Amino acid sequence: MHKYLKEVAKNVRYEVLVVKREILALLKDNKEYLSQPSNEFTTQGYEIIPNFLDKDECDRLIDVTNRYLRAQSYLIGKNSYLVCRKDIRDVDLNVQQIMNAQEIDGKLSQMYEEQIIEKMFEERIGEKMRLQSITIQVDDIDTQSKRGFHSDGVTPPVYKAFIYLNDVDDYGDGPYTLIPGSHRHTIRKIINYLCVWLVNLVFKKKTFNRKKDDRRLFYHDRQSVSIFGKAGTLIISNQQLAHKGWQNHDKNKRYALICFLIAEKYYDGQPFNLGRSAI
Ligand SMILES: O=C(O)CCC(=O)C(=O)O
Ligand SMILES: [Fe+2]
Repeated sequence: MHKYLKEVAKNVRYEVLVVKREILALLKDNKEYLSQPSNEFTTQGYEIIPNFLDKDECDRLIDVTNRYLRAQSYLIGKNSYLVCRKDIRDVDLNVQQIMNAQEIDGKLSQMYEEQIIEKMFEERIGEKMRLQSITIQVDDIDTQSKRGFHSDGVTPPVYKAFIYLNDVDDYGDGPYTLIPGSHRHTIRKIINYLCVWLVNLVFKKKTFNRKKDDRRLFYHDRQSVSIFGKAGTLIISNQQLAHKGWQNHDKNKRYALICFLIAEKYYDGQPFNLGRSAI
């Protein structure tokens, strides 16, 4: 019994440390958001820019993508690889993503070099940004395993540019969905983290996945905005927004370029390797 209590105390100490670190990181990020210039992007956390790519280019990229899709994750080139989400996670099981897609296609490589995406963010955030990777995500129809409202981790703050490659006209096309302004909801984020921590502790992490939907409290579909747009629509987004892909994705496969960005001051020069453990 004594040994058991000691073990429990050790676990609690560890968890408290983790949560403390997370809360400090949240506060740090929040301070950064509040010091940004005030505009639509920094207050709402997202902005929509139609017609960023033309339809022919979108169709071409879908063709390129289809050539690389397989049933399992695999290495494509030196830094490019396909991640089938089912190989690493228990959510979004029908999602596949080509990472570092700028290495498999000349036009994407040009987009990577041109710094147009970086500039879009820089104009709004007011600091130098770094495009880490261009990825191509394919969301097949899924009404069972979609991840709920979450944010994409804390410190350094992550930004993404989503470019729809096919028309997303309907909920059944799986629109990117978000709660406007929620990147600045510090107290709500902290309460959500504490809730995740408590449930983890009580259920010994067996029944609750920390990474699954860490913004479940306070947010409801009623408050959310689902972003519809024709092929070529660009959405720039702060990934500390509570966000998700729509859960009743039952009509068409969705193809999207997803670009990952961080502030230049946080860039460590390491190759982008998210999900590489799947290989
Ligand atoms: O696929 C989507 O619409 C959202 C996916 C997501 O959560 C992300 O890219 O961070
Ligand atoms: Fe996300």
